Amino acid sequence: MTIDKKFINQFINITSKAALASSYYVGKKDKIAADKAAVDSMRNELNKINMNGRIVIGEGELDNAPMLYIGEKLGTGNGPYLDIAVDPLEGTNFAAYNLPGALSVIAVAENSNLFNAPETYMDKIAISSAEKGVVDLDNTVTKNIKNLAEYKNTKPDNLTACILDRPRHKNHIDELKSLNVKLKLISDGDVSGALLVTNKIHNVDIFLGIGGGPEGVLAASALDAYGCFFQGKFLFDNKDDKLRAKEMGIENLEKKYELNEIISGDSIFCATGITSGELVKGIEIKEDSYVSETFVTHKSSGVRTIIKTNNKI
Ligand code: VTB
Repeated sequence: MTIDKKFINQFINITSKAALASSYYVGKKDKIAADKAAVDSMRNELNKINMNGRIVIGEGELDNAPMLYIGEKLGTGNGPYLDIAVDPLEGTNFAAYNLPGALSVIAVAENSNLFNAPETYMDKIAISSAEKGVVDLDNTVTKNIKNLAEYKNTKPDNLTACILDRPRHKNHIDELKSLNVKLKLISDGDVSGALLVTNKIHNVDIFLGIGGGPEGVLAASALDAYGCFFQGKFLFDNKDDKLRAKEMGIENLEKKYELNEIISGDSIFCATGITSGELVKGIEIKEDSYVSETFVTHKSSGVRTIIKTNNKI
């Protein structure tokens, strides 16, 4: 089974409208308002699509998130059963402080093909080639870099590693520095950080480190369409997280997930720019229309591109 191509434009429309809604709050130093605008728009528009949609990654549980909560059913109820992961505003700081890289993101897979990810951290690793055994979460950073350099027939000095700039990454960063690897330290937005490995123009050879679990699943769906390598391991730090994981049916809390255990089958991924970043440009408002740029993948049809749209406001 595949997801019909006709849905591509419909989901581009979803993230474009959410990005537009959020763009009015760019630079207003109000993360919550910027997020809420994207969430409201996304929910409204998703309900117009002819599908039996179900949120598997959203804004949290029903108790704390009245909208786009995990398990929420969306769509007209007339159409295919789809699993939906959303991050209506990825990079809330970017939007609030008018910094590059805020995105509105959605990933859609066929029923039960998208991992129901808990809201914990995830240790992640991604490279552009799907070849197994080049890098692995179980290896040290040094081994991964040496293997990758050998695989790419180059030296570690010529490699660039993208990683969230966080104190928890001190050891990784020190190790990368000692290998003379070029660092690309990002302050937020590790969905787009991971996606930088998809295209040589971004000059990122490896993405690694600990970020959000839901963001990991979202990135995995686009990386899958690009034929990239990705592994993720959820990190359950406290009792509550562990309990929640068990409730979600995760038996082995130490498990390292391969890409196709996170997402399988067909998928559509859309990420529209709110503020301009490396991946896509942000929303540009004209007189009575707006221009948006969306990073799009559709696995079965091989669509892997950036779509620019100009729609009436
Ligand atoms: C990342 C990043 C997000 O959170 O997942 C990060 O993609 C991880 O959490 O944009 P910490 O900030 O706690 O390190 C964000 O930066 C914000 O949701």
